[in-house]
Amino acid sequence: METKLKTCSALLVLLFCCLSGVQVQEDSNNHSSSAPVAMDSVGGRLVEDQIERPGTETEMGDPAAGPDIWTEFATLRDKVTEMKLDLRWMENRVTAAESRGEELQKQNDAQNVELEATYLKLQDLEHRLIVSESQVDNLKEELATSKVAFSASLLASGNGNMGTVSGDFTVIYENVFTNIGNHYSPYTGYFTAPKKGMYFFRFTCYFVYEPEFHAVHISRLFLNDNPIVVTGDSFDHLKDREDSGSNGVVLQLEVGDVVSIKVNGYVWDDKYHRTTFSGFLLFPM
Ligand SMILES: [Ca+2]
Repeated sequence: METKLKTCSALLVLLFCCLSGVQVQEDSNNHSSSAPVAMDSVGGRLVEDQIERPGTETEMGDPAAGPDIWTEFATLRDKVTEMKLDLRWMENRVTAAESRGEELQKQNDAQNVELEATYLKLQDLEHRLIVSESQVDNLKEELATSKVAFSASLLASGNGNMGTVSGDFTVIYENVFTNIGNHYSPYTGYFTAPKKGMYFFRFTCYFVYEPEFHAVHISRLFLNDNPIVVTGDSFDHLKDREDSGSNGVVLQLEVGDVVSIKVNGYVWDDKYHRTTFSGFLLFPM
């Protein structure tokens, strides 16, 4: 389109030049026609007869006399008309293109607004995703540290009584069945709470009478230094030589609380694992 406009401009310039040329030629002819008058006034008819008048055969297209100015003028006029039509056609196209451009600009603006909104939503989703990933990591860590369970029996091998007659004896359960998290120590007999939460504990003691031992045996579950629940046995006669006692409790523990079993007397164990201590975390708090 820009090329066409340039072409039209060039043609218009050419037309102007041609018209200027025509004007100059007409002025020259007019000057020539006026010359005989002057010459007539000063020089007589001989000069006048040698000058041709406008509208004579020479001006109307005598090939021997030069180009037909009126024919050229008509041709140029037709070209001007044609160029006007082309110009109007181009103007219409430019107007249509401008209208289409405005419409496209509106669509582009609307898409930019939509794109900006989408970008903001994406940023929000990205932020929420980062938060969710952090929460998932925390939950994984929480779940990993929430796996707390242990179970152990008194003797790893052999059989026999363990205890003392001089007071509470902390029972050390040597044979470990399970110890998830390693929060029960088979060297001290203590379970140490790794986190705050609700815990369940159960202990079973097997009592076997022997003449040199006490006739009364008491086992208690301690939370730190405090007895919580108890079980025990006594011997009234020789026919009652063996008994088993157990107890259980749910406790809310803080981090670092210690749970253990203490016996005043003796407890028995053998390959059947009759004396046990177990516990696990119900849920953290
Ligand atoms: Ca008994």
